[in-house]
Formats: sequence, C-alpha cells, structure tokens
Amino acid sequence: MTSSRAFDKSGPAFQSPLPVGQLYFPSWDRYEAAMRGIFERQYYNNDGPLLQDFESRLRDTLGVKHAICTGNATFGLMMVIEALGIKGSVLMPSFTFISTAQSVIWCGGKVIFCDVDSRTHHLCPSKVEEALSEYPEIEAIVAVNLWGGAADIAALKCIAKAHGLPLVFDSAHAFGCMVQDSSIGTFGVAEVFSFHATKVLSATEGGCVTTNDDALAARIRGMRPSYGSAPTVEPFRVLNSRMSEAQAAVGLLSLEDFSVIQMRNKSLYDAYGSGLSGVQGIKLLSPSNVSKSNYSYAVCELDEVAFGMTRDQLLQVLEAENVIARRYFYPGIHRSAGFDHNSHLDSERLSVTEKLCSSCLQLPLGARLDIADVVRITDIIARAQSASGKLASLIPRRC
Ligand code: T4K
Repeated sequence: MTSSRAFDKSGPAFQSPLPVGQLYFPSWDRYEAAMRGIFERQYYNNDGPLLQDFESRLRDTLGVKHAICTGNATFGLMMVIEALGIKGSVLMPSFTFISTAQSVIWCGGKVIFCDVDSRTHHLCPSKVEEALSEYPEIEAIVAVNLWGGAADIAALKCIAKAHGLPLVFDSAHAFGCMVQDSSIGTFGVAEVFSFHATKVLSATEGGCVTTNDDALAARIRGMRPSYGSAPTVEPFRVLNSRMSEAQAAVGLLSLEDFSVIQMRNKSLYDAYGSGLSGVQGIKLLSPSNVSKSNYSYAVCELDEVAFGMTRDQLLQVLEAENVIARRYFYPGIHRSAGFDHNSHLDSERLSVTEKLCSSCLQLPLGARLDIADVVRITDIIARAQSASGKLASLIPRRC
C-alpha cells in the first residue's frame, strides 16, 4: 500500500523509515575520546578497565552485589540457567521474545508456558499457582519484566519461596525501572538486562546478569569466560560471552546520559498518551507495578471492532508512512517453530497471550524522533481510524 492510496497525498509522512527502539548514539567527540583510550591502552577485550568501570557503576546504580556484563542478554539468560543447574522444566510466559525460551532449550531444559495478566501483560500469579500444581516437575520460574514495567514481583517471590523454586527475571526491557525504592535487577535470584542498540541502556550489543548470590556470580564469571581473571570454579560449561572494551565504552556513555534519555522518553511517551487519548479503539499501555519507569516503550493494544481495522492493517498504514511499528510479540513462542508441538493445547491455556499477540503493536520511541514526530504519528493513527471504513476494505487483514 502506498501512502497516496492511504491518505490521498503525494509522499510518506517521514522521508526515511522510523524504527522502534532507542538507538542511542553518543556525540562523536565523546565516542572518539573513548575509542582513543582503547587504542592507547592497546587493550580490546577480556575484563578490561572500561568493562570493570562499567560493571562497578552498574552495581552502584542498581544497588546490587554483582553485575556481570555479557555479549547479550540471551547469553546472560543461558548462563544463569546453566549456573543454577536447571535441566528440567521451567515455567515462563509465552508473551516474550523468543530468547527467553531459547536460553532454557540451550541448557537442555524444557519450557512450560503460563498465561499473562490481560491488564499488565506480565505473568499472572494465580495462573502460575495453577501451573505449579498441574506440572510438579517445574524446577524454576523465569518471569519477564516487560515494557518498562514489572511483573507482580512480591506475589511471584512469595509463590517461588513457598514452592522452593528459583525465581529469575528476564529484565531485558527494564533497566532504570524501580519498584518502590529498589531497582529492577535486585529482586530475583538473578536478573538479566539487555544492552542491545534498541534498548534504553545501550552498549551497541550486550547484556548484564545481576545477582546478590556470591556463589552464583562466581560460577557465571567462570563461565563467561574471562580467562585468567576468574578464580577456578567448578568445571561448568564455558561460553565466550565477553563484553568488549568498545561495547563497555558505549555502555558507560549511555549510563552517563541515562537520566536525560529517561526524561526524554517520558516526554515522548506522554505525547503518545495525549495524541492517542481521543482515538477510539486504541489504548497506550501504562508501565505496570513500577514507581519509576524507563518509558522506553510505546506499546498499544488495538480493539479491531472499535478501531475499524485490524492491528495488521494499521501496521501497513503506518509502514506506508515510513513508521515501522512492530507487532511484538508475534506469534507467541508457543506458536513458533520448535515450541509449537503443543500449540493446540497451549492456545486454550494461553487465551490472554493469544489475544495480545493479535492486538499489540509497538510504536517508535527513541533518539530518532521528537515530540513533533510523535504528534505526526498519532495524527496518522487518528486519521486511519476516522477513515477506517474506507481503508479497511483496501488493505489485507493480515501482514
Ligand atoms: N528478553 C526479552 C524480553 C527481549 O525483548 C530480548 C530482546 C531478549 C530477552 C534478548 O536480548 P538480546 O539477546 O538481544 O540482548 C530486537 C532486538 O534484537 C532484541 O534485543 C529485542 N529483545 C527484540 C524484541 O527486538 P529485532 O530483530 O526486532 O531488532 P532489530 O535489531 O532488527 O532492530 C529494530 C530496527 O531498528 C531495525 O529494523 C533497524 C533499526 N536499527 C537497529 C539497529 C540495531 C537501526 O536503525 N540501527 C541499529 O543499529 O530484535
């Protein structure tokens, strides 16, 4: 579909594609200075000074005993599962990025999916209870803190404790979020952040495991590996998941700029809130269960009857205008290759997940856009809704 067919005008609203994600780039001067230091020290990798500085600042910022940076969050999750010695079944949501489940499979484990709360999109504690009695073989719970919000951490901790299970948080989306006075990163037996370029704290690519457990931290450090710098620990399986000095340099700059990024995100998020408030059939999700959010996600739920077109039809209208919104998470891990052997049964158990997978979309929010851009995007959505009767018949219902 071309934009001229959508809105009867000559070109797309944005000249180049606007992707979702933060896409932080420090000023060239600061980046160059950081890289010059690496050249002067002639040290690219392996527990270097920038990495040690980054880890120490992460520990201080989060108020956690150990922060172990990794090649990305997927490796971080894999190392946590391996270091905890989990080889059996792990309970987790299906409404998450596929890495959450892949990490368990890599370690030889099995995944059991649990439905999420329709209001918050996070694991539903009562459904977790049900799953634990239905599947007594479950060895651990991996909860996901999504969209700059958090799961019901207190309830999940209580359930995990009562069942004697480790509770791990995939906090890939949640750097900088707080629950009361504590930072996300301090609640699980271990938590994992992503520092991918699209995340609120960027190391271009990267991740971090946080934990207050000394023995677990030692095992993960031994596994990362950091040859020669970690004391010898049990012969766990080793993985090359080091974070380079260049990644740590960008991570440090991003951390220095973090409060500015967070404030900017909030103003963009608020602009989405005002722009969409009068539009029928689309709702911007509020970050759940947090006293402070990183506001790095503009996630909406679309009611196709009230809006007049499907989520996928709206995505096509936006794409024609060069707004590259994404349908995170689609199609739900339980329907993805390798995890779909039980999809018929799972689709009945995971009714909220099924609905969210067909109704959620993530709009661009990050360094590439300003408030005027958000106003233009919400205007496109409002006009699409007003013209939905005409547009819906021209656009395929599914992408
Ligand atoms: N748990 C959860 C809940 C997660 O959401 C994720 C990852 C993980 C665990 C695992 O974290 P990592 O192992 O990745 O650290 C993205 C990201 O790769 C991934 O980090 C993220 N979540 C997932 C939800 O989305 P893609 O393939 O959709 O994004 P990507 O790299 O295509 O970037 C989006 C768009 O941004 C591109 O189409 C173009 C643009 N872009 C991207 C980069 C990297 C740029 O313009 N410049 C850039 O430098 O997976």
